[in-house]
Amino acid sequence: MSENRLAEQFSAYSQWRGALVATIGDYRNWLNEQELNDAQIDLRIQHLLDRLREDKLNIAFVAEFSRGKSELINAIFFADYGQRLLPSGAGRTTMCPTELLYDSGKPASLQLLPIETRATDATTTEYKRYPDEWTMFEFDVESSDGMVEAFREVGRTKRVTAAEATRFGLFDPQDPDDAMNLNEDGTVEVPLWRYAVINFPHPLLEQGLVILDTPGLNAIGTEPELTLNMLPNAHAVLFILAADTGVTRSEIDVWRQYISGTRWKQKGRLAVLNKIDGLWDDLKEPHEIEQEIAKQLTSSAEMLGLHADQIFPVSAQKALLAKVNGDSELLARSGLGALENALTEGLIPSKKEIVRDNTQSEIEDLINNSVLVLEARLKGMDEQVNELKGLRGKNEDVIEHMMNKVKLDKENFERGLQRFQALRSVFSQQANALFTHLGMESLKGEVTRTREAMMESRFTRGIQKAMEGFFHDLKGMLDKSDAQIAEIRSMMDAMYEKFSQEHGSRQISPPVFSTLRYQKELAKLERAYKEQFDTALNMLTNEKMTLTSKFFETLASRVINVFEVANRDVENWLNAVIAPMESQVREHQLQLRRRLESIKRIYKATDTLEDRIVELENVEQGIRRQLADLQVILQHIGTALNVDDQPEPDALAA
Ligand SMILES: Nc1nc2c(ncn2[C@@H]2O[C@H](COP(=O)(O)OP(=O)(O)OP(=O)(O)O)[C@@H](O)[C@H]2O)c(=O)[nH]1
Ligand SMILES: [Mg+2]
Repeated sequence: MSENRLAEQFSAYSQWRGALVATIGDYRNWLNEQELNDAQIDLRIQHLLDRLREDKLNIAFVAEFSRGKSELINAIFFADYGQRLLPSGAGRTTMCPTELLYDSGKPASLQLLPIETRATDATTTEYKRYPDEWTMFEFDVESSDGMVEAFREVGRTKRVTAAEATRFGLFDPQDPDDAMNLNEDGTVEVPLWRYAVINFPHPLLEQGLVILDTPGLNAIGTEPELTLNMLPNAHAVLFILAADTGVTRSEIDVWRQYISGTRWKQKGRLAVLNKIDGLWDDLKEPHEIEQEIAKQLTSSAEMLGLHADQIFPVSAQKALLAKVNGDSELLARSGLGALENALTEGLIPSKKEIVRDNTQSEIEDLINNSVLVLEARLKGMDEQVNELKGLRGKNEDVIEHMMNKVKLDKENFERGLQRFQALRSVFSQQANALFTHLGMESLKGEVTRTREAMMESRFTRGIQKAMEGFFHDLKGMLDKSDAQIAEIRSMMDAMYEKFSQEHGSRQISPPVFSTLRYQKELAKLERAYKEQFDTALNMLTNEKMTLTSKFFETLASRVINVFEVANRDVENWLNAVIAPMESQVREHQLQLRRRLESIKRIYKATDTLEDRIVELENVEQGIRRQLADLQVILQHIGTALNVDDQPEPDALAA
């Protein structure tokens, strides 16, 4: 129905996530009803649900100024407003990186970070933690005109002295290009804002889409946050060229350095040739126009190192116009459909796959643990019933003897508990050691040392050495953590084996964990650093020390982020390792107590033997039902996870 396949697929994806959240919620309710939930399990379920709900999909638009980024965003996402939502015009329009998203905890608003914040080393991500540093304008989402008016703010500039502009890292007196921007009165025009976040409840944004509009290529070089964080982590990056300008030197550089480079193999990196309507010459035959476009595609592709069919020819302007006027012929001619399809294909299936894999392993682990607990309980019940059946027709002495035996078992087990306590304390020590290797303290020390070494040495080589040392040490921290993890795992393995031998319970194998994914994350950062730093050696000769230090701060904050995630994951893993052992011990203790209780009651003749056996058999039935319920829940979750993509829209239309 909708002309926009991306919007359609994205809603299908959101529905899929929603259904998954609902099924996991059912599991949680069931656990509560059956009194099988505990704080640990609930926390893990909560994490899982939070992750699914907060799941974001980031799409970034990058190009030299005036290539039509903002227009393309309007055409793909915001045509429903019946007008140009984001300002788009000749010359430089978008002056600061602009993020469009929806956070329901905030009013529909424009949040703007003043350009003055560039005088500090703090990154925009860090500033996001301090709302009072931002200027906020609320707007009325019912009024498209009001929104258009508010969004103009992202294009505002002001004049500052050359000295100030230098302080912001936006002007270099030695650079002849920059010198041309100097006004007669000695001022320089700079953006009013460093960063903008537009928060409003658009259907796609509500579902977790985050759109990043960037100003011309200049900003890419001056805001390392973009190149080190936002672009590499975006799920899709659209790089836009324009048919009327051809491919320029700086476009080739940016494409190679920041978008393709070693990351080209990444899905969702698309090149677009915009403004093809400029070639729609009424005096030419359609095939001549086709040829003209094909020629442009081939030459642009060559310069970017792509095949011609990897670049999507579009007219953003005509597409927007066509959507606003409901002109399907013009829309088809604009080429937007093919781009939207490619974007959808490169984006949603792979995103879904990742979310599916992560959710699946976590939920299966949780359900397996529930099964294990119930199976152990069932086995205990079974033993108890058999024990009681064995007492049929026996006299009081035998029963007393039996009771003493169970008492002894219980005492033995309680003595065994001391061993468990000892293990628990060794486990805590090992966990502490692990956190020391992976710790934020040692990381912060490492960052400080590197920062000092970099600032001291104002030479490229010295800086490179400091950075190499930095990454080397980080790797060392992760290697040591891996060794510690292996040690914990083998200790727990042995412990689980012993426990299952002694108490006949099913053996659990603690989950595997390694720091590989953080190593990879760091390697990616190191590669990005190398690509960008080594190619931009002129940074230092230009005395752009501010940029170098900004660059480092961004890198450091990314590294800190990787370690924060690692710490959190390790904590979850440690819980997953020890929790089954704790629940087994608890369960075993409970069973011994129940057995003793049963026999005591029969001995004291408060219960008859047969009544008690029936009672226990009922309990057994209940556990079997719970196990059957779990199978059904597992099946539901499996279905929710594997619901295939929506049927092809073509098939629907037919
Ligand atoms: N003919 C034609 N003009 C277009 C097309 N797309 C955009 N434009 C025009 O090109 C100019 C620049 O478009 P913007 O959307 O502002 O470009 P931008 O890349 O966002 O530019 P900055 O914000 O300055 O970085 C505007 O005047 C648009 O109307 C197109 O497909 N065809
Ligand atoms: Mg723009």
